[in-house]
Amino acid sequence: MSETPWELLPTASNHAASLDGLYVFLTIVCGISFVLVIGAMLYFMVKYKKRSDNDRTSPLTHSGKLEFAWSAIPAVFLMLFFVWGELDFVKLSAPPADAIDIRVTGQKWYWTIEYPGRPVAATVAALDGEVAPLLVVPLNQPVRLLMTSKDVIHSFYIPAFRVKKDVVPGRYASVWFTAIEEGTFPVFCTEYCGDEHSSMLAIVKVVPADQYEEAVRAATTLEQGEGETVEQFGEKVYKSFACNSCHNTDSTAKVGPGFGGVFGKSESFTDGSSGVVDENYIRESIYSPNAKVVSGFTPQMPSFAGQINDDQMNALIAYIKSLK
Ligand code: HEC
Ligand SMILES: [Cu+2]
Repeated sequence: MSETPWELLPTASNHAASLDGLYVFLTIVCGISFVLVIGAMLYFMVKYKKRSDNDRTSPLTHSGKLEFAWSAIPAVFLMLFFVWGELDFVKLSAPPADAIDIRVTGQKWYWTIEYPGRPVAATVAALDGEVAPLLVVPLNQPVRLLMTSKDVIHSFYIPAFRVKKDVVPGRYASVWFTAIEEGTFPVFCTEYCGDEHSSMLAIVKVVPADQYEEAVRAATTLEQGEGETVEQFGEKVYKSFACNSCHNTDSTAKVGPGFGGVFGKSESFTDGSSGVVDENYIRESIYSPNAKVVSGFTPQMPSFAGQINDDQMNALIAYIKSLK
């Protein structure tokens, strides 16, 4: 991102230049109006200051021409703002017919990204030290995001593309864009959605069109890499499914219990029973989190049944075991 607060955002999508233009135009017109209005006010304050008790206001009349001018000129500018804004809005609302559809689902506190015809297995990427889900898009090709939420209202915002849209449970929202600059750009959730709202990030990666298929394949394949230990793979799975948005890897609690030293520990549950944290318990906690709810916590964990396969589960267990 920008090095200094004064640097403008990259204009990395087809929408960016026109929206920036409108913004700059608005700022300039408002700046000029401000100077004219406040300047006239200061000038008249001095010019017509009451200087003595004999200083009487002369009879007031009005100037039809002046009144017409100060109504008509701003009205023309208001129409310009409206027409420019409306044209951009219409463009933003109507995706081209050949746009690629990518599904985006928001949930506390991460984004799931699904590509057409690919199994869901979002992998993560790092940007400025932040690890987040990866949205791969091709350069110079229109993309439509079909978005929804599983729980509360989130808002999907790609500042570099100037697209932002609320994501509401129970219905679809969509935005479209054509990325015009290669690179990686951050995505934020801009609707306050709970404790970890500010860590609900994603990363957009724009790749040349001929590398797109390969990049999507890589982004949707979550397998143990060559030379990767099972614990390392487990950590990748852990981050890909954003377990870290609710769990710490030390023993401190977040939304859920911390995992440091949890393996082998005896845990008590809200129904009064207790049990030892072993492989079966971890597996059950991930596939049916509400079967046993740890005392002191609320049943907020979503089920990952159907999302995490056996290899990934084994790696997750190995990783949690390794946390001291
Ligand atoms: C939205 C928040 C949230 C997310 C995301 C989440 N969890 Fe949880 N998790 C919880 C809460 C809250 C509990 C405690 C209540 C319960 O047992 O259901 C919990 C409990 C657990 C437990 C039992 C811990 C113990 O000390 O007994 C395990 C194991 C676990 N989660 C694993 C995971 C894994 C692995 C992931 C990622 C695939 C994950 N969780 C994602 C909230 C979350
Ligand atoms: Cu959110």
